[in-house]
Amino acid sequence: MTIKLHVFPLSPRGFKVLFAAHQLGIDYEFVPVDFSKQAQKTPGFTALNPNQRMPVLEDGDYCLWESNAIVQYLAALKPHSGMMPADLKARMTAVKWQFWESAHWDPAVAIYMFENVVKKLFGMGPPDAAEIERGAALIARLAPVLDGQLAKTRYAAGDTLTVADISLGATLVRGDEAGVPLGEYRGIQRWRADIAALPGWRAAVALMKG
Ligand SMILES: N[C@@H](CCC(=O)N[C@@H](CS)C(=O)NCC(=O)O)C(=O)O
Repeated sequence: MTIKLHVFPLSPRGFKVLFAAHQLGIDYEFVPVDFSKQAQKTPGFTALNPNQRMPVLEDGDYCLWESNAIVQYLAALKPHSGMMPADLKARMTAVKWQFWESAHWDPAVAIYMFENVVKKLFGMGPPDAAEIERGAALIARLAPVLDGQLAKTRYAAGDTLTVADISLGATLVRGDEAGVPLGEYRGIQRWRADIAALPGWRAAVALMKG
């Protein structure tokens, strides 16, 4: 049975699972979640995810929400990809960065996404300067942590590509448009260019653009 991915493709969290599926070479059925029609609030979608948020994965009668769990699930289907390393310490290092992404990095980037992209997309008024200031303070604290790691290793969890890079990289798919202030972080810039050259990234970007 083909895996279904329920995604609003313009969202970095939706893009994340598409990027994972393409990079891993997993066949899937793309099920668009149309936010403009509030598709995430329908009873059918709520039955899949009571949070009324995408992305959601369905694999037969198994249903999974939370984008990083979905990325791990997809990577586990392709153990030879090494994206979820077999070695415990290497695997937990990748998982650590995914938790960090979920708890700290994503909420900081999301401020810029909401203020500079989502508001424009849905006609919600101008960006809130206080929110941008809050985002800048968070990025100033967080970016040196990721940048410091990327000064030492090619990818976030070491010298091979892992689920950590999928999760962290996806947050920045609209980073320039959102105005996330990362210009001074050379490690992040170098890594971001590497990630954006991956075939899975390119395929998912093509889908995002429709
Ligand atoms: N932690 C969740 C966050 C998912 C999430 O917040 N999705 C947003 C879009 S980026 C959503 O579906 N929002 C719909 C709504 O708020 O109505 C994940 O990573 O999957």
